[in-house]
Amino acid sequence: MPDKEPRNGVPQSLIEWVGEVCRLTKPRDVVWCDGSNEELRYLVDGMVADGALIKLNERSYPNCYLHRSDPNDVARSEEATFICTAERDDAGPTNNWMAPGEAHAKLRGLLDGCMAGRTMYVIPYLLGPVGSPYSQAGVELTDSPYVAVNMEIMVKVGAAALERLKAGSFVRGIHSVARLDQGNKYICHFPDEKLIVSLNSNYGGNALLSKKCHSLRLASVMARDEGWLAEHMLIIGVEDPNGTVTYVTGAFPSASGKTNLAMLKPPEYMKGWNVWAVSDDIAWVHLDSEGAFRAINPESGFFAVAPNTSLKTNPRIMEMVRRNTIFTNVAFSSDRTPWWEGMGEHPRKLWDWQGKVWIAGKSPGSAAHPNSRFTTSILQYPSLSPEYGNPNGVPITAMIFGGRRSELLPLVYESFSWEHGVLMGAMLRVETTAAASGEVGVLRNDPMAMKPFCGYHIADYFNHWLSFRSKSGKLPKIFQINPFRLGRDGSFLWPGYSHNLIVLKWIVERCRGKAEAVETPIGYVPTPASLNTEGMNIPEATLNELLHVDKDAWMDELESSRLFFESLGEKLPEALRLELEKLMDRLRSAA
Ligand code: OXD
Ligand code: MN
Repeated sequence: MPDKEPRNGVPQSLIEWVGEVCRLTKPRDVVWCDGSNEELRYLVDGMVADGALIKLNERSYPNCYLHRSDPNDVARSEEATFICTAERDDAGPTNNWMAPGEAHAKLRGLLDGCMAGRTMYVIPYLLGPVGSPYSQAGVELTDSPYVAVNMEIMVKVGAAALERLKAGSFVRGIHSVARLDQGNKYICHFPDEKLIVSLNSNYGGNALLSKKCHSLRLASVMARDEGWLAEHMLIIGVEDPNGTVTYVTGAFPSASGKTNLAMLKPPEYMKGWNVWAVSDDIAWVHLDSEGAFRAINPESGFFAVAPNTSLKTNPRIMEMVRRNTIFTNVAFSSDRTPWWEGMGEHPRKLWDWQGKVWIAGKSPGSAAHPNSRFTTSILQYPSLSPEYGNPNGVPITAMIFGGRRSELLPLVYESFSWEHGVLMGAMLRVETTAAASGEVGVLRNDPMAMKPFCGYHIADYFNHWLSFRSKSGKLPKIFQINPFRLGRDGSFLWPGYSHNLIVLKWIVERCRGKAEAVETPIGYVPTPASLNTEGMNIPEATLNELLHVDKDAWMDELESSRLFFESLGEKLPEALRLELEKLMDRLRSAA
C-alpha cells in the first residue's frame, strides 16, 4: 500500500506546494510515490483491475501490459504547447507564447477541482546519474496512474530525488487528464518559475513532464543561462575492434530513427565493432574543467516508437521489450501477443490499437497506431554502456545531425568547422512524423531537431551554440547523416538499421584523421571506398547516388534556409548569416 502521507524528511517546501495544489485541484486522496517495486506492482495491479492496462501473454511477454489511449490523444500536441515568458520575443517565432499572467488566470480556472474524485500522485524524480553535478530534481503531481507507472520507469523516483531537492530548487510540474477536453488542452512552461502545467492530455510527450517539458524546454533555458546544452540527442559509444570507445551524440527529429541508431546491433560483417547506448532521446552536455564536452542521459528509460522494430531490423530492442514493458496503442493477437506494423509475421486476425477486430488484407488502416510506443527501463537494455551511470558523463568526440529527407542530403558528410556545423544543424529541414499531431511527411524547418523543444528564441539558441567556439578548446566535429534517401522507384537507397554502423565507423575514423573524403562545397563527403561497404552488397551506382551532391538542388535548399533565417528577425547571429553566404559562394563557384 503506497504512502498516503509524506515520510519524515520530505522538505517542508514540497509539502506546502502539494497542499496548495490540492486545495485548488481537490483530489480525493494523495499518494506519495517512493519508486519501489512494490509500489509499481500496486499501481499496475490497480490499473489492470480497472481496465486501464491489459495484461499481455505472461509466457512470451512476462510482466508486460497494453494501454489504449483515447483515440484523440495519441501524439504530442505542438499547437497546445506554450512558452510563458514576460516578453513574447523571449519565446521567439518558433514557439507559441502566452503572457504568464494570462496563462495563470486561464490555468487556474481549469485546475479548479480538475482532480475531483481521483487520486493525486506526488512523484519526486531525479534526472541524471545519482551524485552527478549535472543532475536535477523535479516533482510531478498527476492524477493519471498511467503517467505514474510510466514515470517510475522513465526516471529515478523517490529517495535520490528527495535528497537532491532538499539541497536546492526543483522543477514543479502539475498534470491532470481533467476531462481530456481537446479544446482545453494546454502544456504551459514558465521558465522563470521553473513550472510546468499540462492539462487535458494523457499522451507521453505531453504528460510525462520530466521528458520534453523539463529535460528539454525548461532545461534548454537553464542551459543557455548556465553555459551548457540540453539537446534532443541520442548518446552512444562506438567501440572498434581494438576496444577503443568513441562517444557520439546524434540529434534527429521525433520518430526518425534515434532509438534504432542508439540500439544498433552490428551486422555480421563488422566483427569486433559494437555500439553501446547511453541515451536514445535526450542529452545534457556540459563542459568539464578542461573544456571538453561531457554528456549525460537525464532519463532512466525509453518511451519509444514501436512500429518497424523487428527481430530483423533491431533484435536488441525486441529482446529488451519482451519483459516488464508497458505498450501503448499497439495491436495484439488472440493469445495477447503484441504486434505492430513492420514486426513481421502475424495471425490473420488481430485486435487493433482501439480494441477492434482487425483482419489482415481486409481491415482499413494500420493495426497498431503509427505512434504506438513501448516504455521500458534502460537497465534492461542488453548493450547498455557501462558509462551510463557515470556522474561525470561521457566525453563527446562527434555530434551528428540527421533527419528524414527522401532527397538532397548525402548519406553522411562532415562540416568544415564548428560554425559550419552549427549552420548544418540550424538548416535542418525534415519530414514530419506521427510523433506529433498534424500532417505526416510535410517538410518543415526543425533546427537541431529542437523546433518543438527549444524553450526560448531559436535565434538566441543558435547564438548559444556558436558561443562554444570561445568556451571550448576541444570542440567535437560535426556531421550530418541521412539514411532515408529514396530512389526513383520510391524504395530506400540505403538499408539503414545495422548497416548504419558503416556510417558511424566513417565518422569515428574521420575524428581520428583516418578515413578519406572529398572536399565538396557542402562539406567533406566520403569517397565510396572509405565507407567499407564490402560486406553489405550495395551496387556501386547506388552508393554514388547516396554520396552525390546536386548543386542546383542545394541552391534551392539554401534559398529556403535563407528565407527561414530571415523570418527569425534581428536576433539571427551575424556569424550564421555569414556561414550561409560562404556556403552559397562555394556552391556558386563550383557551379
Ligand atoms: C519523443 C518525441 O517521444 O520526440 O521522443 O516525440
Ligand atoms: Mn524525442
